[in-house]
Amino acid sequence: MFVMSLWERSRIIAVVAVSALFVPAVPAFAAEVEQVVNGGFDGTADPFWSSSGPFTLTGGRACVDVPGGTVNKWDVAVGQNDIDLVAGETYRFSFDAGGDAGKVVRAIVGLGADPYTTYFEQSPALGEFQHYSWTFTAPADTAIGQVAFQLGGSPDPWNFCVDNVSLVGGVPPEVYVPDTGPRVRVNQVAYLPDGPKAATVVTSATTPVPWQLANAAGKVVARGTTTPRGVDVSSGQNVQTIDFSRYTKRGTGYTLTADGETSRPFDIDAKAYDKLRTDALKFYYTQRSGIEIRDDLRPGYGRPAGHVDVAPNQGDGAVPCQPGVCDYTLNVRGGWYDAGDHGKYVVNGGISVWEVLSAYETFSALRKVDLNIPESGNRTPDVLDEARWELDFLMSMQVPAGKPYAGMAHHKIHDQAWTGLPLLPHLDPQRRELHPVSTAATLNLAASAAQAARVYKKYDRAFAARALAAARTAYAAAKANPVKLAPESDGVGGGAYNDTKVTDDFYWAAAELFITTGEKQYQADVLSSPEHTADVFGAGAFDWASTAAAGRLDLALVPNRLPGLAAVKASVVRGAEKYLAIQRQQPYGVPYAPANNAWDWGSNSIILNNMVVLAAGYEITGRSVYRNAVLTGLDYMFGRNALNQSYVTGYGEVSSHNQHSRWYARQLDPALPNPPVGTLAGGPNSSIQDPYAQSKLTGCVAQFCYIDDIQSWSTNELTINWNAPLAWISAFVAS
Ligand code: 9MR
Repeated sequence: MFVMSLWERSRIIAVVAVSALFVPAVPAFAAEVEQVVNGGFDGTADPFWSSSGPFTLTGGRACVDVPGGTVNKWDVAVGQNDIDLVAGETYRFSFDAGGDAGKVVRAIVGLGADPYTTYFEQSPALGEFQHYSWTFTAPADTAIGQVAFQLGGSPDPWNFCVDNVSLVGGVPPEVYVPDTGPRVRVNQVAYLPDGPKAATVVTSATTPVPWQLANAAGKVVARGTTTPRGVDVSSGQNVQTIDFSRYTKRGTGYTLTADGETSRPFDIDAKAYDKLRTDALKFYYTQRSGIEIRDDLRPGYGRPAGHVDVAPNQGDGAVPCQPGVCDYTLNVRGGWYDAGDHGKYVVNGGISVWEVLSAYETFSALRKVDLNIPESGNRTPDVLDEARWELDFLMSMQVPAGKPYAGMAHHKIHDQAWTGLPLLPHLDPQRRELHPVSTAATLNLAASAAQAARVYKKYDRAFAARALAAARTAYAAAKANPVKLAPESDGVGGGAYNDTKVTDDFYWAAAELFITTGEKQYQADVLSSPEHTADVFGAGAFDWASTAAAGRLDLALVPNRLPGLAAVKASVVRGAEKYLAIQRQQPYGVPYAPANNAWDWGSNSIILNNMVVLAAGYEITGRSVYRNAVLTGLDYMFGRNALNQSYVTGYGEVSSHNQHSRWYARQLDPALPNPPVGTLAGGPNSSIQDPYAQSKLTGCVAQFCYIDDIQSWSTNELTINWNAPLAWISAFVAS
């Protein structure tokens, strides 16, 4: 796998010539000012503190004996407090350090008091004494900042030495220029032999240039000329496209050359996406809460069960509500962790389960896919066993009979405050809380449980019946409480997943209940919903907040007897036409062009969901133009893009591998793994809400608003609802 530290990357970036992408304004800088007192440990260690016993000053260095047997990095630390930081100012943080080979120091600059927010951190593996230096921009003002070296988490004792600790303010910010490699951009995984084959060349040329396709032996096997496309809005680059669709011979190690640049290598292979279909779904097992992840099933990913009432976890076995919200506790163990955090959210769980099960309902080949999970080998398809892990959790979030809002679903359950990184689930010490019920969560539960009732019937009648009962109860409770809206303000310790529009959720739930039961009451609600005749295929077709298209797609794809089905199918085909037209406008072949070029959070999943609509167009009409559009969309995901990288871990020469996660946190702790192969990164997000992305990407143009760094939670997280369309689309392509 492609793994490179930030340190290595910044060195490479320095020597690679790349076209200018965005030009930051150059502010005037204050004089450089040292913030650390006595960083050279001259005769004394004061005012540094140590929770690791006294400092020994030897050879001008300060050393401590670090005890073994601690769990968290912060269990043992040395540092200095009362450091001034100014928001927006750039600092150079440097020191010399060494220690027992392979031991990791977590060097941080952050708040020296509760809530101990970390503003900057690096975790180099130590050895020989050497110099370390980075710059970062402070996101906040404080007079109680801290520079610290966290040393805990080692089973055995070791020795740490440090010298020349320095934090200099007023330094110029480093201009970040991504390493985008060769200017010829291809799908770094594979093109299908009988599929479209297009690439994009970033160039200053405005007239056609020749291109050549070479095989692995370097022999030119096809040639042609490019098509100028002008300046691409989504990247700000002048580009031309290459179409080599006519070449259909299977093989590995092909390259394309144009304008003096040679692309990264790629394959032409009919079976290239079979493994992705499996990997995209295997992602869910390692996201499971409430169960040990077995290392024999996922080598390198084994970990104890998270949130099962074993200290330091407070556990999900009897979770109370937030104060004043309810007077009971619920056993909400299990489910999937939402993303890189430890929260579990019903709206997002619902859409994720639905999309996984939708893939299962659409592609019969998924029945046989082996996910290598504890349940593998039982009589139920693995995909259903995996989705059931989440469904059981979703149903457990329903308010019990006899309590206020009985039948509604609690919106979410998570920690009282955000946990830090890295933190394995079983080590989370915080109090867990149920948040108020919401109409949206209740309807997402109704929809996914109604769908489950028909899908699981063949394998487990009792479970199917229980799911249907839960769905009916939820739907009725939502109708009785149609405006219990999850507020944007409820975002402390977990995501808000706020949603003020629920007509779409009502429509989707009614559609699923109707498809499963055929009952008139649900049919009437589908037909009278304003969503039924609306154009539901906007810039993004559907996501956790906009679910009308999920209902529309199932009405079009899953057999049912709704009056006017022809019009429903025609509306989906019109949606496919819309995304096809958008894609044709895009020199990178992306079926996504949001208003004002403002790419949304999780854009990769939005693009993949638009591709689901294109694929549905193919399922309905059999027209290859829609199938080809899906394949062209895949090219974007796997490297035919402005950053020249694949967004799926382990797929393509250069792929995202530092996604924001508390347990796949290898970038912060070399003892932890990167995300599993087949994990989708959120992708470019024009709003770059996190400070790390802001420090590197301010002023970015759409496709450039992404950075493969664990700190960038707004561009580079992984989630259960983003891997679901990846699974859906790879199942489509594989079949
Ligand atoms: O995916 C969500 C995105 O659509 C929202 O804009 C964003 C802000 O509310 O939240 C995203 O969801 C995050 C959730 O709140 C917490 N877990 C991680 C999710 C992905 O970043």
